[in-house]
Amino acid sequence: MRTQVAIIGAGPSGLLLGQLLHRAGVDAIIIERQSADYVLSRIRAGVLEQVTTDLLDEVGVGRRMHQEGLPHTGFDLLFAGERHRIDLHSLTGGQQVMVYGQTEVTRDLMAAREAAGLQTMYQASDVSIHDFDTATPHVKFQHGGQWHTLHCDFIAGCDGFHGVCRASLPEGAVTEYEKVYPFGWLGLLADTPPVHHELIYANSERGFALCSQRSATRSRYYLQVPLSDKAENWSDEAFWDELRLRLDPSAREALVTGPSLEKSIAPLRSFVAEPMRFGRLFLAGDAAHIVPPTGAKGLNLAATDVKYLSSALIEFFQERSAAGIDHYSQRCLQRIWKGERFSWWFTSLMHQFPGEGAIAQKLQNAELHYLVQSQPASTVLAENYVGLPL
Ligand code: RFL
Ligand code: PHB
Repeated sequence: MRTQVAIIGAGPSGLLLGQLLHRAGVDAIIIERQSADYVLSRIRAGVLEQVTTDLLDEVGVGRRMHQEGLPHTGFDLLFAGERHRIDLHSLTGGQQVMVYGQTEVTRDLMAAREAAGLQTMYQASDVSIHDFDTATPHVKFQHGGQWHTLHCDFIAGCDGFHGVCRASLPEGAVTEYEKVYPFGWLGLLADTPPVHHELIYANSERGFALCSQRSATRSRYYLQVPLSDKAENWSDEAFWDELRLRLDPSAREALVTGPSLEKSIAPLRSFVAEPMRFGRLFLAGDAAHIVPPTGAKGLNLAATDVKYLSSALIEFFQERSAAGIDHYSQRCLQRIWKGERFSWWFTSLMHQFPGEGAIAQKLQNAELHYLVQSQPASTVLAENYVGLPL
């Protein structure tokens, strides 16, 4: 088998890259470890920046997102028992975000790929990458009970944090920067109307809570929990009771509860691997960097990585210029570190950190008051939340 770009991983990074390349006539095959249904069963991101929605439009998969997605022009910050609205629209000169689940983005990208007759090898096992420090890389894997070798010009490592691509780099090839937070997020999805028409980010003495949504009838909630907690030990009742305690009286009143469709705990991490290119291997999305989900940046950073990567590869194939691929890593990292900084800052501001004592809450409240009272401070929050320009 031969292709121009072997893409490892059919998450949002791999699928979007495949679409961007296809539209420029560059051939790619995607190799994915899981089944398509499994990929679609992972409940993850919910908030898309304008640059991400523009990219989905650019590759022709934005129709359902515009029909069913929920444009949000603000969100609420809840602290010291009161809610304060951050008006994204007025603070950023008319920008907004789109609430549309990662599952749906993935579904739309998968459908477009299938409609274009493009090849994705799902349920590939024992994937390994070779000779990416030469001009003739290849990928080996098992599929349908047979071994395959895929020869290619480039390999795109879009295989997430636990993937094979970053792990295949020789020792010392990348520097890894990492911070693991001492808590996780317990998420719950339910077919209940959202508690509020916009998102609520809550700083409570009992821990952070987030009220998000997928549609007018489907809610997504998160609670900060100790890392030692297990999702199966949280009954739905216990979840709703704890959420109520972290909300303000009017939200508590409005909260509609119901049986959970999904409940899981995600750890929180800040992570960057530098550089993101090694010879003819490029890392993109969660394979290269992780942010804690508080700032809703993970999927958005993944989307901009693959935009830069597709431009670089298209330039290589169409103009025989290596300028784009040479600058890929540096170009991405400038943007990534800003996303890392924002996500770390917003996480630090909104969560309870074990062992920090009562002064930490006082300092957080002072900063939150300042944030909502000062227009320049609110503007800094708003412009990072809607996403910095490409
Ligand atoms: P993914 O989605 O992990 O996809 C990687 C794919 O690679 C496959 N794979 C392999 N395939 C072949 N061979 C191997 N050896 C392989 N190893 C792995 C995997 O099966 C998988 O299909 O990475 P990608 O594409 O880079 O996308 C990144 C995003 O998924 C991630 O950044 C976001 O979900 C983060 N995130 C959020 N991002 C946002 O922008 N806005 C949000 O509101 C938001 N909320 C969240 C989030 C992540 C969360 N969790 C669970 C970590 C909320 C949560 C709770
Ligand atoms: C979500 O809806 O899953 C979501 C929304 C906002 C975040 C993180 C996750 O900051």
